[in-house]
Amino acid sequence: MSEVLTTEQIASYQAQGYLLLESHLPTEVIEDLREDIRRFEEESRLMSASNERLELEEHHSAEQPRIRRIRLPHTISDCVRELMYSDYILAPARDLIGPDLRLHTTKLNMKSAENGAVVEWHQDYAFYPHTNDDILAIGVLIDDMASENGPLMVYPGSHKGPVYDHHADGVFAGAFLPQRVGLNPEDAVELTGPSGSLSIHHGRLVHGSARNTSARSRRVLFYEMMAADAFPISGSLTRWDGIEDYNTRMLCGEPTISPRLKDIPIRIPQPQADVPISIYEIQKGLSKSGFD
Ligand SMILES: O=C(O)CCC(=O)C(=O)O
Repeated sequence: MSEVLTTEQIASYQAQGYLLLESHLPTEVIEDLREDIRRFEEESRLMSASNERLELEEHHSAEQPRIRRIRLPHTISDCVRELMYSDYILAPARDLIGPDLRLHTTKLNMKSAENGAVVEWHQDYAFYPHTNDDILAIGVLIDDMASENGPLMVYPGSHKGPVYDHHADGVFAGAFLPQRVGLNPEDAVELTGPSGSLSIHHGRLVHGSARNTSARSRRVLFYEMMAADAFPISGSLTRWDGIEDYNTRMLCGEPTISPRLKDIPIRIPQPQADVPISIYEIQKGLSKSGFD
């Protein structure tokens, strides 16, 4: 029995690799998130370089703060943390990948108006291969997401295809050009919707997003999680500080020390470029943008 998703939604996720749950969250939750973001923007006015909490855009200034990403927001924002453990987030995830869930990471990607950075095409699984692919990312749309402000874009069904080569010049670049691997740009779909909606995408789904050229921001809070029996393959970019620490990342259900194996064409994201661990920096290794 599912908790919140219909049989059709579950079948659609399995076939296409993504779902959009329109207006899933109450307005108060979104308002609390926006309030916390304002707090981080104030904090960033005193910063001239990124730190472990806030990653800055190139044109950031004290007068016009521009944050590219809030890192691990569940560790520094009560409302992000409370939402993470709520059924708003966990019930749809349980319907898709089972009752025992472990957090991989959280991030709040902020595409500021007329500036917000591209996220090149990639598969999350290329960054963090695991023993099975019951892995997904839930995106909380904090602003209305429309064509003009850099929505998340996906290639439907691509989670059933290969794990593509995300290397450039022998170094992991965390991205690839869809045209080079035979994906037709016309097949890409924009996940647009009003604030308070959730996007859900499978860990192997090819996705990315264009620059925000509009006059308004596009902020999405991502919760990335996996079935508790998906264990990172050595060389994965998953943080691993031992089993005790790993078990602190349980979101619900029971942990296990018995990984479930699935026959997936795994590639290891190594060697890594000598850049800070940030998707934006890693993807600079790609010689051409997939969004030009
Ligand atoms: O913010 C986006 O549009 C995409 C985010 C993403 O895919 C990532 O950060 O891995």
